[in-house]
Amino acid sequence: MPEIISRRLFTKIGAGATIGAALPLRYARAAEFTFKWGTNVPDTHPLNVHARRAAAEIKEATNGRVDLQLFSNNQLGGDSDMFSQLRSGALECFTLSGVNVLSTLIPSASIYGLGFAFKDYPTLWKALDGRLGEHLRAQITKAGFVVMDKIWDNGFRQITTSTKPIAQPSDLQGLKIRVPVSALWTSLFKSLGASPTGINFAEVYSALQTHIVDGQENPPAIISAAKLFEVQKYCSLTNHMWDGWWFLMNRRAWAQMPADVQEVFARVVNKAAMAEREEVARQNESLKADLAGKGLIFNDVNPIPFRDALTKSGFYKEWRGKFGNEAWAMLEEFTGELA
Ligand code: X2X
Repeated sequence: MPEIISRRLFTKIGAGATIGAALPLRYARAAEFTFKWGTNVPDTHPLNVHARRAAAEIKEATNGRVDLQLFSNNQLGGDSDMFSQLRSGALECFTLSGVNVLSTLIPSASIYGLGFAFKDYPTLWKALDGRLGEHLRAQITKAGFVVMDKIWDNGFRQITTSTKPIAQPSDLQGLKIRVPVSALWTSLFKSLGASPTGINFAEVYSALQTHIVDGQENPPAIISAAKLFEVQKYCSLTNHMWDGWWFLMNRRAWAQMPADVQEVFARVVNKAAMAEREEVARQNESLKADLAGKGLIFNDVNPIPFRDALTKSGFYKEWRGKFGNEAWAMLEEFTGELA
């Protein structure tokens, strides 16, 4: 074929969108499986950075058969919206904390978020990559979702306020603080004497800006990515709990893929979670200095009086009753005795 004709032909086919103008030329055909992945944190957060890498790697490894499209920063709605989309199948993939709205459907999923349960990362990964995680994923599977093995790291949580630093439990008295929509989170802060309100992360910046609440709690990587330092003055290093995101998938969407593609998908997503953990842990340390430079005032906190206050208020006793002795024992296997 003379070159001029072949070029014209090519242009014509391209313009006709039969072979899709947006399709990278290196893949011979359109993706067979197109899935949306929703996240609730700003685009620069490591969750999204590693999600995007995973999507590229899955596309590469499946020769373009799987197109995983990332919708970061609550573009598809807040956590409550995304969770119902995931259940209906309107959203195929969603990274969601077990302590957050997932616990409204599966109360036991929140157990790892119990106040002051985990003291460090080694203990935590041992539990969640081990028997406790296995137990939690079994509950999530039973509720109708597909869940990947490796939980993504959000981090140990710190309290920020616009009003005053938190050094001891009495500083929390009456504090209007935002928590995610979750019975455990609300109970934790009520037991410490604060006045918590359940709000999806999508609305946190404006809730702080308009003083619907005076404080919130999140790890430095989120405080930085969501620019919460613009509307908060103090950051108290309470490390009151750890949280992460399970990679959840709608079961019908998952079942569309043949087993070999599912295997690639799971392997790449789990590998990305491991890389994300490293980056998040690094950022949660290194960003403290950066945030201090932006005006956030940090203070260290002794966790013992907080833990004692929770014990005294009956918090652990109440939640032990809710989670049941078996799950509680499984948690204490890793954390040591809680109360
Ligand atoms: O909502 C939050 O604060 C966040 C982003 O940390 C969770 O997903 C629990």
